[in-house]
Amino acid sequence: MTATTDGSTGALQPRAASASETQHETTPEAAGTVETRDAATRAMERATDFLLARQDAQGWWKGDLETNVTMDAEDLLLRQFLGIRDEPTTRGAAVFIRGEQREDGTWASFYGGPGEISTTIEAYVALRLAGDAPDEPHMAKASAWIRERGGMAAARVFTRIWLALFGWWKWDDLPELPPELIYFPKWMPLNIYDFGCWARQTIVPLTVVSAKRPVRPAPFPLDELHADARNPNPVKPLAPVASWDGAFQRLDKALHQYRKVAPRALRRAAMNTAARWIIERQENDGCWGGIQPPAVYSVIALHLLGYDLEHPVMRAGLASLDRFAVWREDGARMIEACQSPVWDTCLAAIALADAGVPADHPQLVKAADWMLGEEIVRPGDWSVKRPQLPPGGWAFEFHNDNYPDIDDTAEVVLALRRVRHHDPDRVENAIGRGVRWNLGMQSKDGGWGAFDVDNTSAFPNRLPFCDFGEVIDPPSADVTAHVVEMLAVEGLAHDPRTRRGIAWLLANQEPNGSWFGRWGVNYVYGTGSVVPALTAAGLPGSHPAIRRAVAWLETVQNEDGGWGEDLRSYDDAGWSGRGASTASQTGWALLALLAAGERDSKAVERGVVWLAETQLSDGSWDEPYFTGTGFPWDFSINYHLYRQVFPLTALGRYVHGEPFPAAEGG
Ligand code: R19
Repeated sequence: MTATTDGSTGALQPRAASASETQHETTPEAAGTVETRDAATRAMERATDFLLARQDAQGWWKGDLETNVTMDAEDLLLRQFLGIRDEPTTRGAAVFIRGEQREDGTWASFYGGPGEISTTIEAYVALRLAGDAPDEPHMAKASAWIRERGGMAAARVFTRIWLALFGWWKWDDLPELPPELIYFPKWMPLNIYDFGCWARQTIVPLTVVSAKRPVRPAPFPLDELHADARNPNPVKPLAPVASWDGAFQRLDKALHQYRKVAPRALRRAAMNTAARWIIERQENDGCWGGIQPPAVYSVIALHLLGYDLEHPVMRAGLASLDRFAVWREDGARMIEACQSPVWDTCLAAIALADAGVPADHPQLVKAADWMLGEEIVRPGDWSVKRPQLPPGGWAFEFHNDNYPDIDDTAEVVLALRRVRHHDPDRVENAIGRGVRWNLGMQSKDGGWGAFDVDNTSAFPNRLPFCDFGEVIDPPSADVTAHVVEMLAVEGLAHDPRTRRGIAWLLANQEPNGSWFGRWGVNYVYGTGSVVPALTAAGLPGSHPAIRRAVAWLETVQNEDGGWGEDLRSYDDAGWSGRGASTASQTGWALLALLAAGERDSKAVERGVVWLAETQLSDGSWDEPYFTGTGFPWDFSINYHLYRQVFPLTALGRYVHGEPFPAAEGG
């Protein structure tokens, strides 16, 4: 995909230097600099125009949030379960799912990734719902591959739950998730607030589903997905009693026994409490937490508790599910796992401001107005750990008042600070509340997680139920860096809480000089987040930690001048910093190098040239590779605006020499 220049971009056509360019100081070593700055300036201007043209009339930006076909398959299975699956929806989903199948018959969880068994099973079942026959070549290829890998028995728990809903898998062969969990007090291990908020919102409705064990008539048999149809669930040996895994496997066996004797009244009361918990958390638009999976399971759970489809909660919930669908021109219907307007808008505003769009430009003011209106002014689940902390954060999505996150809040503050607004007091007050909220959400080790304080319990990950993705939300380098950068820009570089954040970052540098990327792929994202934060907070570019980061970035720069990092880096350290060059990852590497004072280096020049040469004629970049992370390795995201905002921010800082506004570190 690394689209090399065709004549059409014209980005690097040599031309005579203009008078203004000759004013740049150039040293003999940096001989290419004038031409490079010229190319960078033109690329920056075109990228600016592209982004400005894509703002919504209400002031926000939102790129598609592309993930994988389990979203689409589960959406169809939900509709089948509720008896509301219709022809146009099914057809659109099937067009999308068929288009994502690869040569070997499999589906992956990210572009270019290996075939993934749970994804392939769910996609296959969805296509069967859409009417594709098991003996059609594309289907036969998929089912043969699934059987070779162990069949449905080898799928994750979520996939087997979907199969159990139609009797294709036995409920008894799934881990127990008792609804009585909702009664665990806050001090008890495995209480729902020990789980990351996304897992909590999913697990509460699933306790109801798991207690009810519903089975709808299967529309067709699915024996072709068993490795051995006579023995669908081959016995696996238990781990040793004295190991954590062994202990939790035996706990699960005990829970299967408990299910048979659980007091009926207690179960019923627990399920009603769960229903209340769910309904209290439904957002104004009918969704839950702005993300698709909790909405799907909440609708099923409430339905099982007797809410019919006409109940206002259910109508709103079902209507919200439709809003996760993106219809494409080819008739394909793609489901977004969630939507990213706040995140995209603050990143776009930062990019535009750093590229030199004036602080009082009407489009920046409009973006600020929209962000100001998105501030969350009421308590949420985060208040359980911080009951005294006043609200004041931002969430990632359009509708998610219960789960503002620390990452969005930091970036929104950084964006608002760049805008000259006609009501400066309003902006100042909103920034003040955001800063105070983020400071109040610092974890006790000095770092910041994404949604909660001290969400670090080791127990949730041990549950046999939790075999997919992250289920806790501990501090990460990328989020901590964004907060530190924001605090530094707000003049708090010397505040003891900022200093503890800096100490956390320095203590969590990898031996090779990089930082781990929790919410972006991967070490290039972590490093691209941390270095600008450390220098904003006053660390000199000569600091040994920063020198080691620069050295690492230089060693992983690609031959073509760009940077890229394959998702396999989450699975195999050998892939750290390695992969085909992409626009967003090149942007991140450049942000780190520029912050470290490397503007005149060969590495920066080659990176900038790569961006200029691969820019398309409309000012955008192509980026099939997934550079966003939902859960390391298990769930990856292609944020369609990442390819635009990060290169633009990097080009702007390269051309203008400084992030705006300059942080008062030191
Ligand atoms: C930085 C800003 N971030 C801090 C916010 C990023 C939001 C990412 C999108 C989240 O979308 C989700 C969330 C959860 C799931 C799940 C899921 C997996 C395991 C369990 Br248990 C429960 C749910 C599946 O898909 C998801 C998508 C960028």
